[in-house]
Amino acid sequence: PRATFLQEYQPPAYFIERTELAFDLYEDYTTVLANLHCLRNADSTADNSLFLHGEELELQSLAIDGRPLAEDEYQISDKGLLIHRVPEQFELSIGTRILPQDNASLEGLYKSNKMFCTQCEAEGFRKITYYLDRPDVMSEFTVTIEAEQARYPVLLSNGNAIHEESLANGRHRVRWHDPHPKPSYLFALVAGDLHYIEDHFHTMGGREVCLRIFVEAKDLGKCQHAMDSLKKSMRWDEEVYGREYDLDIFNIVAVDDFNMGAMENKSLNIFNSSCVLCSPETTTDAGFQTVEAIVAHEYFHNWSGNRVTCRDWFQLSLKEGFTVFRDAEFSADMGSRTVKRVADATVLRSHQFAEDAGPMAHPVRPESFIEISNFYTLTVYEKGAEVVRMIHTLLGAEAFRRGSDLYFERHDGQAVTCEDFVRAMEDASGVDLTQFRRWYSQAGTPLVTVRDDYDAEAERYTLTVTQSCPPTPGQPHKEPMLIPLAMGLLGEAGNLPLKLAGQAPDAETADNTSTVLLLSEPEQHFVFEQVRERPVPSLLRGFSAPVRLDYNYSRAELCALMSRDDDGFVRWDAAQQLALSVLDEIQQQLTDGQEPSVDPLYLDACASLLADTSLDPALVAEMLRLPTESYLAELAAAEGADVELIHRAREALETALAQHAESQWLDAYRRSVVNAPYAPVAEQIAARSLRNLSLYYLACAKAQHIGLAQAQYAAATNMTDRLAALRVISQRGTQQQSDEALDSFYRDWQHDSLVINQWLQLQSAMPGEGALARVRSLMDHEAFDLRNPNKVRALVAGFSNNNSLQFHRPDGAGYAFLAEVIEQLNTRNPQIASRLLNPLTRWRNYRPDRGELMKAQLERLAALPDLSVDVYEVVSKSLQ
Ligand code: DPP
Ligand code: ZN
Repeated sequence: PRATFLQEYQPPAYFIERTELAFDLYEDYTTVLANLHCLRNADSTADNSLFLHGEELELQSLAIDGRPLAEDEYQISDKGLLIHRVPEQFELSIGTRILPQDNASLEGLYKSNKMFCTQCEAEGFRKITYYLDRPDVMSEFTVTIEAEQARYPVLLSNGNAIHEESLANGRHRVRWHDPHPKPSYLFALVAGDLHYIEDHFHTMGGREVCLRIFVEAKDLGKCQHAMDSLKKSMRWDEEVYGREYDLDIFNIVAVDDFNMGAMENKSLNIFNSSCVLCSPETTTDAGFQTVEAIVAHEYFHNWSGNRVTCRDWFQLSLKEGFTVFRDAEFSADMGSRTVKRVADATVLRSHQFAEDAGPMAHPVRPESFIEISNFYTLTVYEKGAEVVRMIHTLLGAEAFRRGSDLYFERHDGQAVTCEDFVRAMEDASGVDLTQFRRWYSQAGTPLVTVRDDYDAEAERYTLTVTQSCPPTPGQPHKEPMLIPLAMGLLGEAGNLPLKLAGQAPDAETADNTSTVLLLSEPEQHFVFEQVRERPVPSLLRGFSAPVRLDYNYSRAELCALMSRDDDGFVRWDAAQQLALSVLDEIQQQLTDGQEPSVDPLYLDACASLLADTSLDPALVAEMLRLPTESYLAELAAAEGADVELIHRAREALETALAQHAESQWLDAYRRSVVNAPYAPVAEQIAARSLRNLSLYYLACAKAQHIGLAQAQYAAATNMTDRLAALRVISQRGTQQQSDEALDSFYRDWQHDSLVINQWLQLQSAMPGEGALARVRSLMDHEAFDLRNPNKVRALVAGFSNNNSLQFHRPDGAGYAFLAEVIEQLNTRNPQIASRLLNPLTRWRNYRPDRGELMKAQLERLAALPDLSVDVYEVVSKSLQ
C-alpha cells in the first residue's frame, strides 16, 4: 500500500457542478444511476483524462452526453475508473450495481437491522458510485430513492423533499434536493420502517425549522433528551458564534451498526443509536452527557465542517478540532465547567499523550497517511481542540469571535485549510501566530519544566521555564512552541496579587491573581515583584496548554494547592500528583519487599476534602478517583511498565484510602442522596458521582458494605445508580453475589441492546484469573454480535483497555485473544479491526517479557495473507 502526502496536493482537474443520483433499492442488490454535470477546472494543467474513485462497484453503463462509451475509451481498476478523454464540459452517466446487504465494513451504503443507511466520511462514497470522492469537489445534489413501500416507508436524503409518488408495483419514490453544494462525504441516504418525534426551532433570523429524530418504533420514548440537546445547541450557536441554521428541516436518524459516534451529513445526521437514545431507566449520567455533547458536535459541524469544509483530509482537524472545542465549551456552559475541563484533560493526558509518544504519533495536521480512517484520532480531535483553545486564550474571547466571524464569512461555501483558519484569526485580531503554527506541524507532547527562586530580602520571586519536545517518527528535531502558561501564586492566606517585573501596575492587573505567561524560547525567566512570602506556584491553570509539566512540588505544597488554590483544575491536578507521588513510594516499598505504608499526609488531605461540604461534590469525586492502571503504565513507560507492581500498589492505596476515611465515605454516601426525580443536570450528576464513588470505596474498606450496594441495586430507579451498584458487587462481592447480580441484570434488560452493552463492558473489566475465560464465553453469548461495533467495543476493547492486569497475563493469552478478534474483523470491518490494535501498539512501554509477547502478535498479524490497508498501516508502523 502506498502513502498519500500533503505535499502532493493538486487541485481537481474537473468539478462536478450538479450530481443527480437515482437509487433503486432491492433485497439482494441496489442499482445506482449517477448523472454528473462535469466542468473542467480552468486552472488545472492536467491532461484531459478523468479519474473517478470507485471500489467494489459493478459497472453497468457508462455514457458521455448520452453516448455510450466503447470499451477502449475507459479502464477499470480496483481503485476506480479512468476515462481516457473527456470534453471541457459534459454530462457523465454511470450505472452501477452494489450489494449493501453484504457490506460488513459499514462504509458506503449498507444495511443495519432492516434499514438501509450510509456512512461516507471519509472515503465511503466511492463504494456507492464512481465519483471525484474528495472534499474539495463540491456539488449540488438531487437524489431519487425508490424502494418497496411496505418495508421502507421512510426514504430520506439531504436537503428538502421535492417530490413523492407511489408506484404501481408496491414501490414508492421520493426525490430530495439539497441547495447547498457539498462534498460527497456529506451525502446520506436512509430507507426504513422508521418513526419519529418532531419539534420546531425558530432561528434568530425568523426561520421556522422542523426537527425530527427517526428511530425504530420501540425507541420512540428515548428521543426527548437528544431533541432538547439539539434545540439547546441551535440556540447556543446563535448566541456564542452568531451561526444560524440554513434549511427548513433538520433530521437525525439512529442506527445500531455504526463505526463511529455520529455523522454530520447535511441536514440528515446519522447517529450510532448509543449516541442518541436515552432514558433515565436505561442510560447513565455519562450516557446523557455523551448524547448532549454529540448532538451538539454534529449540529455545530453545519458551519464548522459543512458550510466551510476541508480542502483535503490532512486538514481534518480544521473541522474536528474546531468543532470539538465548540462542543466542549457548549458542555461547559450546560453543566460544570471545571468538571468538563478535568474530564477532557484526563482523556488527553492518559490517551492522547500516549498516542503522541507512540509509533502512530502524528501532527494535528498529518503530513502523510496510508489509510485516512486511521487518522480519526485523539490527536486530530482532542489535541486539535486544545490548539483552537490556545488561540482563544491568546486572542481573548472577543477577538476570537471576530476571527471566527471572519473565517465563516471569508470561506463560506469553500473547502479550505488549517492555514486559512489561523490566518482569519490573525487578520481579525492583529495577533501574530507565526510561531504558534508549529502546533499544527510538530507532533509530540512538549515538556515544560519550571524551577523557582525566592529572594525574601528583595521580595522577588523568579520562575525559570524551559521547554522541549521529544522526537517522534519522521521528526527527530523540534523547534520551540508558543505555549500559553496560565498561572498564579498561592500564599498562606490565598492567591497573591501578581506584579510581573517590567509590567505597569495598572488598575486592571493590580489585584489580578492569575496571568498567562507566553513561552516561546527554550528557556525564559519571569520575575514577580513585591512577593511578601514564599509562594507555591499554581501552574497550568485550566490546563491552558496540552503539555507535560514538571515542577518539583513537595507533598505539603501539593496539599496546599489541593485544598486552597482558586483554580479548580489545579486543585484536581494537585490531588492527582499527590496520589502519583504516594503510588511511587508504595511501588518502591513493594519492590524492596516491605509492607506498603501510605503517607498519612495524603490520607488526611483526602479525608478533609471528603468532609468539606462546601465543595462541588463532582470535583471532590474526581479528586479522589485514583489514576487508572493504564495511565500509570503509560507514565512508567520509560523504565518498562510492570503491570503487577502497578496493580498491587494501586490496590494498596485504594484500600488504605477506603479504610482511613471509612466514616467520611459513609457520611458522603448518606448525605449525597438525590431526592428529586431524575434529571441529567449538574447538581444531581455531582451528587450521584460522589455517592457512587463512596459506595465503591466502602466496599473496598469492608466486605460487609456490599450490603449497601445490594440495597442500592434493589432500590435504584435510574441506570446510573443501578449500574454503579452492579459494578461494585461484581468487582468486590463474592463469586456468588456477583453471579446473582449479573444474572438478574441480564434477565431484566435482555430486551435492550444498549443496556446489555453496558453489562458486557462491565464484565470485560472484572478482576481475577477467570476474566479472559469470561470474555471469551461472552463472545458466544446470544447478546454478543461481532458485526456490531458497539458490542465489540464494549467487550473486546473494554477488556484490552480497562482490564490491564488480565489483558497483560504473563502467558500472553490476553494478547493472543485480541489478535484473534482483529484477525476475524480484518477483512469484514477493517476500521474496527484497526482501532482494536491500539493497546498492542504500546508494546515498547512494557517489561521485555510482556513487550515481546505483544510484538509477536503484531508480527503474526503482519504476516496475514489478506491484511487490510487499515490494519497494515498500524501494524507496520508499530513494528518499525
Ligand atoms: N465527522 C464525524 C464526527 O466526528 C466523524 N466521522 O463528527
Ligand atoms: Zn466531528
